Amino acid sequence: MDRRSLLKAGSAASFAAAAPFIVTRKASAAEYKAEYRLSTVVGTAFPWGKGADLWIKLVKERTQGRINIKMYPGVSLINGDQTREFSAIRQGVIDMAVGSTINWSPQVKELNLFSLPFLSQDHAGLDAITQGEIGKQIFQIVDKAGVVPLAWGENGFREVSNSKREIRTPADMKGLKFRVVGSPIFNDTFSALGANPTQMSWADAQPALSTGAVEGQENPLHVFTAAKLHTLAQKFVTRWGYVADPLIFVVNREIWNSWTPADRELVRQAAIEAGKEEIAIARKGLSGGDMSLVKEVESLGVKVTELSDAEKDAFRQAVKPVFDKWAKQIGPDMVKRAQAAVAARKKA
Ligand code: X2X
Repeated sequence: MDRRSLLKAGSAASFAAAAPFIVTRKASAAEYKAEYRLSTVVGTAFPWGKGADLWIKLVKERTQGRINIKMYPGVSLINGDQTREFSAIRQGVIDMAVGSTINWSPQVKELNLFSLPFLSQDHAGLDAITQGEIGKQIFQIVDKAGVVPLAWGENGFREVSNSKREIRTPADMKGLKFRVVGSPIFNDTFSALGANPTQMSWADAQPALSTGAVEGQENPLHVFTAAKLHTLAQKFVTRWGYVADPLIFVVNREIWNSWTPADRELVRQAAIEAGKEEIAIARKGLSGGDMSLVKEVESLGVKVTELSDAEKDAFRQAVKPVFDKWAKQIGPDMVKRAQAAVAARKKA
């Protein structure tokens, strides 16, 4: 019975009985959108897109279809401009996202923490940051910046590749033209190493590698294989593990507030589960004695170079001024606590 026929019915008793029903409907299903738009940079061929897809499926199943989400890879809701993604979520152009901390750093400067070169070089160190007090603090900062954070995921350790030569020392980087991502810290890092960085989107990176406009890039090995970077002249990879970008599962605040508390909880739990699964996928073949992903990259005809601790240290020293400069902008206290968390984790 709709409101008009209720009023026509004219019976006070039947109206009173039906009124709570009307109120409940208004607070729940009536305000839900037919489809929620979820942004990612890469699709389901990549761990990142797989994680987003899993979140979408879990939410659909557990809300019995009340919350129906569609993925828009390639940051297509904002024409591929990944550094604008955070603002677009805040403004409601994007309803939900699984996004990289790098791409959101221009709006949330503390997220540059993860782009500090050689802050943490292993998964345990990264976990010590995201899964502890600093992770909570970062979520508060993201929340304050206007977007609701729900769970962590992972793009992965970003390894450097190029078409020209093996990279073992900072001197090997000299003059090489690299495509770098989002935040200006990457320009600083690559400049400090004597390379020639150009910032561009992921969409622009692939044609630029293909034509040789740039000679190298940095991305996790899962991105390397899924995007077939060996077909874009990338013949040398160095596993230097200088930076890993975590992903964050988020919802636009108005959308979040439009859902019932019970549905919010379902969406949050689904994000946490999808995030855990996504991290496992992102680390597959790169941990626990299973290095099959490295072998896969080698099987593509790519030379994969491993660095000794001393060799890594030469890179660390070369970029120390960049680390120190950015630590000030991020917040020296947070950076110190992150370093302490990494150190404590290693001793354990
Ligand atoms: O643009 C990239 O390199 C990518 C896909 O890794 C990110 O979005 C950070």
